[in-house]
Amino acid sequence: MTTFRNFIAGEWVAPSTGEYFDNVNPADARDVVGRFPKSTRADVDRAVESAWRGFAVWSRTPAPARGDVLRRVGDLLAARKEELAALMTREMGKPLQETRGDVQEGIDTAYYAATEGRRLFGHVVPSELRNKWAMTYRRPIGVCGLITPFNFPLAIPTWKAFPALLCGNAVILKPAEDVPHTATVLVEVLLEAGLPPEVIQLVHGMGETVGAALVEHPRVPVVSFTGSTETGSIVGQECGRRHKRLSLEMGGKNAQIVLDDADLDLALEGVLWGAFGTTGQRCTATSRLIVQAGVHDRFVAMLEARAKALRLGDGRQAGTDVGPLIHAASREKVESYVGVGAEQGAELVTGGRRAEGAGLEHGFFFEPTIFTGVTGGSRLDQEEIFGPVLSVIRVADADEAFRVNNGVKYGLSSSLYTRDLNVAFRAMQELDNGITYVNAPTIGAEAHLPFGGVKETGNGHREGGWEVYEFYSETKVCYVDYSGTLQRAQIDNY
Ligand code: UN1
Repeated sequence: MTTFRNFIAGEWVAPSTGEYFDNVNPADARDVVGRFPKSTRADVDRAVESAWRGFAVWSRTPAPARGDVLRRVGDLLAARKEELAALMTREMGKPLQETRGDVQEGIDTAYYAATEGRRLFGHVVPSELRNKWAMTYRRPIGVCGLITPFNFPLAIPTWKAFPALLCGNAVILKPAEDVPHTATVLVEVLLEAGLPPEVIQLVHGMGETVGAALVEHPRVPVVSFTGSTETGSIVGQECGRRHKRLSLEMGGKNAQIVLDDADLDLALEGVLWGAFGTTGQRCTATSRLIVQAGVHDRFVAMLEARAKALRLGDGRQAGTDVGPLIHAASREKVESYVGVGAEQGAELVTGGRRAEGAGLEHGFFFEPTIFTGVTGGSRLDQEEIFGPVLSVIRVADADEAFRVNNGVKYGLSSSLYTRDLNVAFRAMQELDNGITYVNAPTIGAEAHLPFGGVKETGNGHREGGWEVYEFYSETKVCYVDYSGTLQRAQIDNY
């Protein structure tokens, strides 16, 4: 079995404890991907020291040159796409077509970052005084601690790391303990592309130790976290106490709304992909289906037939539609919601059980599950499950659909299927989400647009697109007075 290492201070090194954890394939827990470091605070301390040395070099490298490194990163990821997709599927389970998409999102993010190296615009603004210039530019901040989840093992680390690097920061990556292999290859690629070694540090281990050490470290001024709303609130409290810059990307309870006039075949493809893609383990997953009364029964019947036909299996096998859940505890959590649904009077239409057919015995499989008769305000309507469980809610009209959509504490994505342009525009305006899709599912955000949610999904920042570059840099304002006299702003001109 392969033993993997941290990347700290420009070297692949063992953890200070000498302890390791096993990373297993969730489709077959007998298959151990490798042993990975169980790091501690001491490893994080070394990484922080080294990252500041990396920062000293990298922050002085011109932004277009930093962009050139990221362009090579994109080229290398593209060349290794198949290999990466296969190892990602092995360590986290989603089918190959999805891990290929995950790698592509990393490639797109790299090329976007590369071009941003020749933009990273500031402003030149007219001064209120004569012979004086006023301008802004974007300045790197320092060392960024990035804590990333398992569900997009490549894309999410790249969303955070590439803009952080392009802006001139050094990065310490703490990947989810379920997907350390993907993060290891990402670091290899960054180094091969020519990133100065101390600019990137990889510290494997658990959130409670390594994640907490990064969040609490006085010399890590920027933290970006994607994960649960519960953990995010702890991260938020710690960062708040220390005045850190923090980006939080957390839970969702995303709904697809289907109105009476919708193209039902199209809406059906959308909900199957949105609810059961990545086994429902996306923060953008469709976990609620809000259907208008006129098409409710017909649409549920269509959906039931197709959901039952989805093929579960090892994501590396051709024909697999849905992979396993990430680990045993997550399957137990999903399973517990079957009881919750029953208690609250919802009707189980399909699924609700562990899937244990041939070839599935050693994985964490769970059948695609649909509940109907779910009511607004019930636990199935409110709580993020992070699994293949879809709650169907019947509504009378678009107004009620919008109210149900908005009646949760989360606000990541929403989707509306209709042919009515007026209702579609109302939805774009009235749905309380960071992203609204019209005639498309709740998943499928593109790398060059801002990504994030409102309410308890986030804390106001966005990943992706142009906005994330603001998060990873400070605005510096410079005034140059070439009048040769003391000119007093707000006083001498008025
Ligand atoms: C996530 O849901 O965890 O929008 C991230 C999508 C992907 C990213 C999702 N591009 O489906």
